[in-house]
Amino acid sequence: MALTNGHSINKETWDSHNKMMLEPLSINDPEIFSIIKKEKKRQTYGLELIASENFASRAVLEALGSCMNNKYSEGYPGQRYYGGTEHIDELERLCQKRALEAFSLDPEKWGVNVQPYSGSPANFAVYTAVVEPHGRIMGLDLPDGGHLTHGFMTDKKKISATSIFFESMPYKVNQETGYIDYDRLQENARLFHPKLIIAGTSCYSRNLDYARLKQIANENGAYLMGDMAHISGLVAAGVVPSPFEHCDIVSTTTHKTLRGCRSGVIFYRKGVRSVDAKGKETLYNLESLINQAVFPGLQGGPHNHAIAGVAVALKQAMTPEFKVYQQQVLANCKALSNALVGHGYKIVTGGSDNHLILLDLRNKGTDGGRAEKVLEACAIACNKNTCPGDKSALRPSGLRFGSPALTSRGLVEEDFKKVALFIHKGVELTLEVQRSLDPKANLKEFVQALNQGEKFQERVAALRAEVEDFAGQFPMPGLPEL
Ligand code: DSN
Repeated sequence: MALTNGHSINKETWDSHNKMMLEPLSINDPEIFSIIKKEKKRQTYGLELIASENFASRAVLEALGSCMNNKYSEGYPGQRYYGGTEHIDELERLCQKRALEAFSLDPEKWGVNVQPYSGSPANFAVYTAVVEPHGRIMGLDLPDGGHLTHGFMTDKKKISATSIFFESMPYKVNQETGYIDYDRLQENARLFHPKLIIAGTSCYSRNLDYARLKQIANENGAYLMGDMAHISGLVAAGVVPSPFEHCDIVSTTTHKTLRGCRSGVIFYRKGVRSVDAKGKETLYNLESLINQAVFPGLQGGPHNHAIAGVAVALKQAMTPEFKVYQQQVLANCKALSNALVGHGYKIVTGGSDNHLILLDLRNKGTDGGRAEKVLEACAIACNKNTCPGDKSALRPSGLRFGSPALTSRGLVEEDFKKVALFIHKGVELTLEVQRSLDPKANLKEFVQALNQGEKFQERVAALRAEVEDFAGQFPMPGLPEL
């Protein structure tokens, strides 16, 4: 066998290496294969109600699992730091074109960067581009339905890097109604003079008033950034108001309602930003600022396999089928909301304009943490969430539910009524477990009681079997085996 560095290679091991490189996952790594199979089973036989999740199509996952993973291509189409990038350039240009088309954007007025690795890096890149270090940003507070990357901090600690490297003042929802308090935001913005206002949410069931937000931004000479991560699929389908009419910059993830693979995208305006009283035009300078912030500012090589998956998702997002899907997402969310109200539950703001609802469990005498644990044991995945007026973020009173993932499996309104009944049964069981305990029992003690009580375990097993039987009837998108 040939020599390298003076050492001879064992031919048998070399042959074995070459064989290994061609083996399917099931043969090459049965341990990982088995974990993936278990997760696939959990997704197939469970009810996925996490509002930020979805099931990517087979075509998206094929593109994601392709040879595009292998290529380095730091730079942008036509200007790369690596050779062999002609097909990567073709891919990225097509993805950019589709991104603009999917949101009906004029390429003269909008540009797009499809390289951010996900939503958090995309948002950080925007701040890096247009806000100087320790410049001021305002976003909806996380406990009120905002996102970590919108400047989250507590009174004790700066939690998100976006509150460490930038000065953040949150805006809030009205603690009684659950709706954003735009008047208070306007007053505070006049005092704080932000450089950037973020119009985006991760747990807010109502449409944003982009026109009002833009007016507040203009008063302060601030940029308005829409973070449409949760609703980008709904926006592409035209079933909720679009942030593009009023925002200067729009960021999004691509795997939530947009139903692609995990990645991020930033759209930015081009051309005239403002005209003064004398008719003098000020132009946007966002293109170079944002592109440089993404690369080389914060990232290295783009994840070309993810860009391929996003491009496929964007093509799907322009179809009539996608519009029907998004209309069904809204209809299903309303059906879930109404059915839960019928079972005696309170929904924050009284309902939903979009794909999610926030269930307030305070009138039921329990909280989101406990109910989430019981529902999880019964194969229903959702997440605990603070409700407006919650005294402690450590004991959130709500549960957030979203309809996008189950709608991708073909569920319609009647099915979501059944889903509501399963949730109701889970909450009833939560209350029973709680009643068996000292009222001061903590979450750990609650989970112990749930897992150890034979009576509760039987109830969990029975509800879980009902849920699995129901969920298993619906097709699961994605790759046939994995
Ligand atoms: N963590 C996501 C969500 O669940 O809303 C947002 O990034």
